[in-house]
Amino acid sequence: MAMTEEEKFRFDLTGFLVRPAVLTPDEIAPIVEQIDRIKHDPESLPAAHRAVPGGPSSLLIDHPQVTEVLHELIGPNVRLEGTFCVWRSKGEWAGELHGGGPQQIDPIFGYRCSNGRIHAGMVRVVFELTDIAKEDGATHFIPGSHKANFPMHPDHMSLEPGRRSEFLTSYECPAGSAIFFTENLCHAGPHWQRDTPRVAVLNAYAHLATHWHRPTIAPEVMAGLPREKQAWFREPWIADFRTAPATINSVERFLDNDEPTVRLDHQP
Ligand SMILES: O=C(O)CCC(=O)C(=O)O
Ligand SMILES: [Fe+2]
Repeated sequence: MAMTEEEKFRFDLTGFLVRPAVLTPDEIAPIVEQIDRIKHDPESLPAAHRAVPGGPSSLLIDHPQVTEVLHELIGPNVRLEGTFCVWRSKGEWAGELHGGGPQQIDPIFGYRCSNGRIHAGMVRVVFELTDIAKEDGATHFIPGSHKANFPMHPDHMSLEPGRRSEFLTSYECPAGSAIFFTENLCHAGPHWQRDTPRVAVLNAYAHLATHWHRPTIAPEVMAGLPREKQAWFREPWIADFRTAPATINSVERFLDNDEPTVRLDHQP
């Protein structure tokens, strides 16, 4: 079940897409429990589970209903290059509106569509692990701003009630939904409004050839992942021309040898 024509139309038009309830309650509960402990009692977890994407949250690395969308938005060769989780209490926030307009984060990570195919450089997937109502304060977007021809206008950049752009919007969805957006869409994580926390995992996916975020996953977390999931963190290259034909950095090749993932031993 790849992206429908309606989903493609919607993502291209607005820059984001909600796939409701891709996770079952049985899948959600252990991840919420893990994030609760990561944030409040990390010592109670084995070292390999003390951060995403380890432990129960590893389910989110390669969820089929997410992977199939990424293959249509980015291409067949995709890496997971950054991930974090939130346990956001009332009043906490991620920050102001950012992104949008012709100045994409960098052209190689930009948003484009040609010959009926989307080529998005970097796509964020938010896994909402609680039910979300529109007024809760989940991720907000200025639809269409990922392909705006003029810089974001200051009149449309406020999150303050009463001063918000008429275009600023968010979503409502059941727990376990996946929200996809191109990083070039103007977006923000505004002040959380609900008494109960927002629990979410935010993954950034990009083309196999590129790398935006410096890898920060702890080696013991990576070591705890099965090889098929480690493949999402393989080194960012396409072809090795020392062989004829060239060696391709495919998942199959990664699984067939014991090559490490991206370097994780560097200092900040
Ligand atoms: O916390 C949020 O809702 C948005 C975070 C954000 O800006 C991002 O993931 O790029
Ligand atoms: Fe952001």
